[in-house]
Amino acid sequence: RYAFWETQPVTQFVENGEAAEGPIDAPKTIQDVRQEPYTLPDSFEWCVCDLNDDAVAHEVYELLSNNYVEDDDNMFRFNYSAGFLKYCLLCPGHRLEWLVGVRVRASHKLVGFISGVPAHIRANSQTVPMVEINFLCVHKKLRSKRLAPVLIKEITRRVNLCGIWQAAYTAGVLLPKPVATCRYYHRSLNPRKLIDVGFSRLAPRMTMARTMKLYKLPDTPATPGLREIRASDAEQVAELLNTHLQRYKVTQVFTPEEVAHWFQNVDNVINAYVVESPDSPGRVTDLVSFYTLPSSILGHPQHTELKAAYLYYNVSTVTPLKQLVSDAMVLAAARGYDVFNALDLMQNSTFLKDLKFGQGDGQLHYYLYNWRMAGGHSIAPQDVGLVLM
Ligand code: MYA
Ligand code: JJ1
Repeated sequence: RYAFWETQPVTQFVENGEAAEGPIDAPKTIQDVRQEPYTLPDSFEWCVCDLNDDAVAHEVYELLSNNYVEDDDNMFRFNYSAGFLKYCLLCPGHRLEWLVGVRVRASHKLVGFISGVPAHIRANSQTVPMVEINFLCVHKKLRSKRLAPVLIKEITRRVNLCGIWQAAYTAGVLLPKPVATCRYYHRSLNPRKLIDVGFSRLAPRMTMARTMKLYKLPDTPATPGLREIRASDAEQVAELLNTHLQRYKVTQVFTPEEVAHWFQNVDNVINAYVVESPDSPGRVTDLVSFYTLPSSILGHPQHTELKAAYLYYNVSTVTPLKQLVSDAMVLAAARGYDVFNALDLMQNSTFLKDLKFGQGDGQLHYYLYNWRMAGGHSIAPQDVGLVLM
């Protein structure tokens, strides 16, 4: 059924329930790794996508904006901005050879892409250097020609050449075998537009006026001491975040340098806020963050883009989590976002209902490459402490 994935070191749907947790493949060394790139069909060639070059960043942007992930009914398509792609893929420890492109030999047109960035991922008691794989994309006109397995094998080879043997990735499609399956939830900020474009519907016995009132938010956040994160918070926030993340079974472990990158304020890319204790100035007690991922609205006469915020990592030690997330929604609404999205992972299920999120029709499966959880078993969404952008 999975001609490619059955050949790969991933947990299969049928597993020996006694298997120990750890690598699936026999250990290898860099000397064992194939030196030559995998062979593409003759009319294509490999390229490195150096996103420092704005022209290249724009080519990747164009490929994804026309060919990346859509919802089940093909009404919306993720529209990551070029700035977002640069922020995500030029992160601490990035390697340009892990930003793999496929071009048409004759025209140089970019028609395929896959990316990897390094991350320390902890699964239960073991912390492993991995890559996070994202933005796998093949141009619509070249689908079902088995190009995706070649892209996956090639990035695996390039990552293995650096002595990394494991990866984490997410996908909307079911593959062998999810380590967890999460649901998307959505909180309307601009219900009129969401209904206009078919993202949501007027609930039975509700008018537009009542719906707008239901979702109306205050103009300003409720939490005293809430402020934008600063680079100088990185050490404290790394400690706060890593300590919090200890409660999950699969999570990322952040260095202060990584915190300074993944938690900052860049308009229309990433927003992160901390609560600085009003009692002891300088002491950070809480964190809330979200990233910006608009979707193109396909074939609508008036609206072309849905502006969505996606909840990223939060830590609550003093301010209640519900209040932190509510404040993030207030800030997003004030900045003109149409919808605030979250997954049901970490502690998110504790506030989704109260904050008027509704379940979406999309799922997000989490996967590990060359890493088996004990017995090949999956974990519950609330045990997932990992968010990929
Ligand atoms: S998830 C986002 C993926 N992108 C999209 O959904 C964008 C729109 N779709 C496309 O661009 C294409 O449909 C793609 C497939 C490129 C997805 N992950 O070439 P094919 C398997 C993994 O004929 P196409 C993200 O970015 C499929 O089951 N495998 O198909 C994370 C079949 O295998 P099998 C997938 O439709 C990516 C084979 O590909 C996915 O033309 C993580 C068919 O190939 C998918 N999302 O192209 C990648 N979709 O025969 C794995 C289909 O077995 C990383 N397939 O059923 C693994 C770790 C690597 C690094 C390891 C380092 C140590
Ligand atoms: O956005 C998604 N669904 C929306 C739109 C559905 C349009 C018809 N298919 C949705 N809307 C309902 C919201 C409503 C608001 C008021 C309260 C009740 C609910 O459900 C879905 C997620 O739900 N998104 C997708 O399907 C996009 C793909 C998701 C897989 C992502 C793969 C990640 C790629 C690798 O990193």
